[in-house]
Amino acid sequence: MRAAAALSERTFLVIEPDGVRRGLVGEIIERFEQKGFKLVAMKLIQASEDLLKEHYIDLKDWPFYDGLVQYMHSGPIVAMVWEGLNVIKTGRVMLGETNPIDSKPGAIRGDLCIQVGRNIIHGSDSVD
Ligand code: DAT
Ligand code: MG
Repeated sequence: MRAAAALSERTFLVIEPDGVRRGLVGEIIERFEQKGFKLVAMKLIQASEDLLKEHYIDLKDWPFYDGLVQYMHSGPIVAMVWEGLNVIKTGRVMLGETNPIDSKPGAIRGDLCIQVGRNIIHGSDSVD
């Protein structure tokens, strides 16, 4: 039961405006494809401020909340659903730490960015 659930586990990933602007969409998708995960949905969208405020509601008391919403609203983003065994946890490892300064080379944030407020990709951290 648990194994079956994990096999079909899905995660929500978003390539942020900086990742799109910097031309890193292909690089990021390639890493997940090469790892063995399956892309099951993908859409290039311009997210509304209301949608972003709701998406980041857990962070509303942090001083960077308004800036985060503005940044995510500043250009198109690539919203994706990826599927596979333990994709939530493994995906977070592939992303690296929230702050690129703590991300080791090899991770997406470790290899491709330097600033926490421009960390190019967002990923779910749980089934919820
Ligand atoms: P993660 O993106 O690793 O899940 P999070 O959910 O805690 O991390 O934060 C969401 C985003 O908020 C993160 O990708 C960038 C921004 N953020 C987090 N901490 C920040 C900080 N100290 N300064 C500026 N932006 C921050
Ligand atoms: Mg998060």
